[in-house]
Amino acid sequence: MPTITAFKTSPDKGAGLARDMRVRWALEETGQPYDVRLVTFEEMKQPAHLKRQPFGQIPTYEEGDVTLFESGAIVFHIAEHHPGLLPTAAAPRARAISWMFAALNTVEPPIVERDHVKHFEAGKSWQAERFALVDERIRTRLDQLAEAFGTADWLAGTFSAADILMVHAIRRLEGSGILESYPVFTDYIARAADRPAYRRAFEAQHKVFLNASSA
Ligand code: GTB
Repeated sequence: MPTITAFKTSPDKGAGLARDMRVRWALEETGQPYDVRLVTFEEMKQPAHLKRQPFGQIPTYEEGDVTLFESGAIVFHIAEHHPGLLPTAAAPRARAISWMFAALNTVEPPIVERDHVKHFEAGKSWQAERFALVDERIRTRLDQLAEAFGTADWLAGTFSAADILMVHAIRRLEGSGILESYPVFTDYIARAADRPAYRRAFEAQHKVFLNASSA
């Protein structure tokens, strides 16, 4: 059974925004039981965790002699080893993998940048200008994504690992006012959040927050 790592105390207060959520969701979609090692911010910077994750972050994935880091690599590993997360035919599979990379490399970076502006540039004289620039970049990406998405339910035709990564990436915009102006994406997230596997993953990470706050 794999063991993954997650925040002992997640800054998102159990909202499912930390990246262990992607890994939990992929494991739930493929029916894989898993253990969770909860780590504090301090533990994440200690040698034992740095051996698993050189940058001192979560999530990680350990199973037998396999130790993985980077949520995209972990989700891809799960999708490669268990049916249900990638098409089996070569061409649609390769296309779905392109969408996985697009979520991580093209759509997610300005969204993460926005969080940095919000948290690390708070109070700076340039914050409002930076928000405007980054928000514009995000809207450009969302416009392009909406165009490519069209009226489809899922990125690669049927539900795939690409949707896990894309939905999770754009969920980080919730409450920003940006996402809310794209019904195509709020509907996409609602469709994803309605999946039993998503709900199980969400509840599992939320329980960590509930347990920590009642301790
Ligand atoms: N590229 C890596 C991956 O995809 O695995 C990035 C991993 C990463 O950013 N991990 C974060 C982390 O460990 C947690 S998920 N941070 C601690 C550190 O760097 O010291 C990112 C995250 C954190 C918090 C929220 N939130 O509060 O809403 C959302 C997302």
